Amino acid sequence: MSTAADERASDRRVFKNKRLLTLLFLLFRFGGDLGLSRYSLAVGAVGVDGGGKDAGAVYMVDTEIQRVSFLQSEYVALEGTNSYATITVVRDSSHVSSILTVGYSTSDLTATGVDPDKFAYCNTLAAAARDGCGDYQQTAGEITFLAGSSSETFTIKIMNDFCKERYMEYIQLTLNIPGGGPLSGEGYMATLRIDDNDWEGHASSMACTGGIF
Ligand SMILES: [Ca+2]
Ligand SMILES: [Ca+2]
Repeated sequence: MSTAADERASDRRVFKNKRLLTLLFLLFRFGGDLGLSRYSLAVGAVGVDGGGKDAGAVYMVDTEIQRVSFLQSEYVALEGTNSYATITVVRDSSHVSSILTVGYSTSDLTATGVDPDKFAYCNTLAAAARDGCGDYQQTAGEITFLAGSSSETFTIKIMNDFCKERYMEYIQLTLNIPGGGPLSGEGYMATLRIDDNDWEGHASSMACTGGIF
């Protein structure tokens, strides 16, 4: 019967062999080989022909991210009341001994994002003059779970204007391995819904470029 130490030693041998094979194959064929040991994944640079700066590169990826997910599938913010939305990301509370960094980003679904410079400029304008200022600030970054932590947050700034928007608007939220593209799959994707506060009861509200009257 094998002990945990035996298994670890075996894992190390398998990984060493895998790594050697991966490196050998990379001399001839890039992107076709993977090495996996516990939660470390070695990936040959995809599509590299040996002539570029990434020639022979092996990327190490921490697959602990599979224990991470958005706490909710949908978050909600009310324009005018919430100047920002707080998004909570969690990881399996029984696996929190290591530090883990996860990337996140926003993208438009039906809501329109603006870059931080434009968002800051728009906030210097009166709410009635924010036609074309979009609905939220495009946001991307990383959060780090420290050892012992199973919950982290990031925020998304919401634009308040006087534009009437008939429909709720949605932002796509995605998680990624730092440096990589958005991950698809349940838990790695969520939406932020922005509810308009100008549709009813605001005498000064108006139809704007970004609004749907
Ligand atoms: Ca408003
Ligand atoms: Ca509005």
